[in-house]
Amino acid sequence: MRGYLTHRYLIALGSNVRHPRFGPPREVLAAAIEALQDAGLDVEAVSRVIETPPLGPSRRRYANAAAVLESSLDPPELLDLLQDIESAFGRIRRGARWGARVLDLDIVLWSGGAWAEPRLIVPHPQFRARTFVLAPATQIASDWRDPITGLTLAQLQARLTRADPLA
Ligand code: A4P
Ligand code: MG
Repeated sequence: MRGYLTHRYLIALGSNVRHPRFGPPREVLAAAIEALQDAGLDVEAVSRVIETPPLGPSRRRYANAAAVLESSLDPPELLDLLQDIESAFGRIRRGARWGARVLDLDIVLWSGGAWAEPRLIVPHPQFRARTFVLAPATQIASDWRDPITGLTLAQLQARLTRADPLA
């Protein structure tokens, strides 16, 4: 039984490794959305999946998406649950060792505003500079205001696109 849905979250989903059962990254994200629902989260909106060039050392392209969730879980409880889902997806047996994680689930925004502790920082510290987060996020929550800058997601996305037309 679900409790009162007192919290609303924007989460970012990313994958750039194939899953042996679910298939390519795009399908991993679809399966992840189902896993969120199965875990009792109320998935209110899901963006389309976009394919993005990798930021950082990895060479593989990413599938990225965003979702709006409602839940009675507070931010640390949600992080625990997201990390459980990542583990359930991400540990691929390659020979004798556990290989790369196939799923990244980040908490981007929370209806309660800001949260800061060593293992959890909300809003996600890097999201304002990342097209692969803002592009899907604006599809489903363009009016949501970042509590730190006071700007909506649409404004952050416009600012980012203006700042670097290649981003
Ligand atoms: N953590 C702190 N705040 C949060 C939060 N708001 N949400 C902590 C989730 N986790 C948060 O994350 C490391 C630790 O961050 C967690 O243990 C948690 O306590 P992780 O998911 O275990 O590791 P990670 O994802 O490799 O680290 P991080 O820093 O999240 O990596 P990034 O910076 O997110 O990089 N390029 C494209 N195109 N698309 C992508 O999705 N993703 C990455 C991952 C790199 N390049 C990418 C993409
Ligand atoms: Mg992460």
